[in-house]
Amino acid sequence: MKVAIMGAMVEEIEPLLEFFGTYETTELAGNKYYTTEYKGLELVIAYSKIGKVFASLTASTMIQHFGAEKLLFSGVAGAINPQLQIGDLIAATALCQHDLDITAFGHPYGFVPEGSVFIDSDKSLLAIAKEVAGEMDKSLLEGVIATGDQFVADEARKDWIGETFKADALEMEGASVAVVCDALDVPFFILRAISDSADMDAGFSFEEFLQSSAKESAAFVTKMLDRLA
Ligand code: OS5
Repeated sequence: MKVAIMGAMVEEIEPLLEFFGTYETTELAGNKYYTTEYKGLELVIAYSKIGKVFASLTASTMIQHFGAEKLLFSGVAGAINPQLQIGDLIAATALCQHDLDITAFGHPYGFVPEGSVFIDSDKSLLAIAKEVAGEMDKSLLEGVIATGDQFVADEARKDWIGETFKADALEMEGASVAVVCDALDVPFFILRAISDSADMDAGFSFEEFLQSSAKESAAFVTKMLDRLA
């Protein structure tokens, strides 16, 4: 089986590349795609660059060019749910776009005609994640992740996103990956480890915890691969 693992920033895939050790590199459409084998799985790994447009391009390339049959996203996020502390893991049950706004036409935030506000993650990948969390004795929150082309460092914006979408965490890529995977019928799983609280200190916290939280997320994803193999 061919499995894609993507992040947005190089820091989010570096721990994975270190773990797998050797891989081939293919340059395509402004990104590098790393291919390798792990326990009989064919892997394609890449970081997209930041934001929804780049993430869509990468997810689409992994599926349509490299033939990925499942897609796992590993990275960091800002916490909305106060239960979530730095380094804690959240797996998206559903994702939405908090910056998508045609409310002027009477639609709810995050909705476009012929689309839906929320896209659900694959249930069997979520079930595998639960088993892995148990095996690793790690707590794993399952909840809604809100995505937008905005680094949120503002309590009022964070609260609005939390209240409007009942979201537990926010980031800048997940929902666009979900849109692509849903359209192409590829099961997906979005995992994030918390790097900040999307408040006025978010920039400092993000810089301090990007690497350590990215490692937490990547380590979890590698354990999921053991189950998929
Ligand atoms: O990928 C972006 C979304 N990520 C999740 C996240 C997040 N999203 C929104 N709001 C928050 N509070 C969030 N917390 C975590 C993280 C990432 C955020 S954008 C970070 C940009 C950092 C940066 N900018 N320039 N560099 C780093 C240096 C650089 C220079 C050249 C090439 C590459 C990097």
